[in-house]
Amino acid sequence: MELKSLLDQTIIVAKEAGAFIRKERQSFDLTKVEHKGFNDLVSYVDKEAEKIVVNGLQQILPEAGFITEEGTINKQEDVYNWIVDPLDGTTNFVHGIPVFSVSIALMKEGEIILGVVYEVNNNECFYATKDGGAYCNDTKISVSQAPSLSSSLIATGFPYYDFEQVDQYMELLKYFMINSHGIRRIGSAAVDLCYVASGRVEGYFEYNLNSYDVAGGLLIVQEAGGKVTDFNNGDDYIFGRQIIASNGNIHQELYDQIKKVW
Ligand code: 2AM
Ligand code: CA
Ligand code: CA
Repeated sequence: MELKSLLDQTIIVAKEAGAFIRKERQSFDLTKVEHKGFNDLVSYVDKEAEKIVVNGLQQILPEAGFITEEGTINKQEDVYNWIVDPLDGTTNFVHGIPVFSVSIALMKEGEIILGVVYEVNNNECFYATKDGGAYCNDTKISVSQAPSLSSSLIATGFPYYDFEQVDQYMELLKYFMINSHGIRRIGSAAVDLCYVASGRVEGYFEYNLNSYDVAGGLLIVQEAGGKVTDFNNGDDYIFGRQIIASNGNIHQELYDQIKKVW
């Protein structure tokens, strides 16, 4: 199937799940939260949203497998695999902070060829296809032209369950706090990546993320002219649990600081 047609249908699926999440939020309260592990929150909304996404995607491309956060399906294939986070930003969702997203990527033989991130409450749908550019709704987006860290805003995610490297992380925060326009903790890795892609922030770094947290946003950053690496300046950022994304101009500065402490 043609990539453009796959994209259009994936966007419809992401928005359908987003509409469900938005509706459920209206009657949501903290008693409906379950704990998957320490600080790891999940609810029926995550699981139901995943079913909506998986059902929709199965109809679009029946031969594709899946990697999903909630594991409602367990089937990987050789050529095509969807990587799905049905609700990225669950902690925000359960506390009523209105920043969360539906994140979907399509991988072909290990390479991401399509990414869609739907930021539910802003009604902003970010998307990209391989070599097709990056968009927010129907407008082409590109990364910020800021030349250096000193003129940049940096997004990150705080550690929340594995605190072994928290001292190194705090050193980085201190450095970026002093040497940039500031730091933002948005709460959805997928949204962080889209904000790099659309030039709202210049850089983003986080560790201990899973493939489904970042897969949907990676290609959007790259197609918007940005750069993505792992903490070693390599390309193990889908499954490698470490990510640096930037407008390109400030990548070396981010990497140099991370390398110093990591
Ligand atoms: P999630 O909402 O799908 O869990 C924010 O730092 C990123 O980390 C989000 O993409 C979030 O994805 C992920 N994350 C996973 N577990 C988390 C937790 N317990 N607290 C905060 N973020 C978590
Ligand atoms: Ca999730
Ligand atoms: Ca996630």
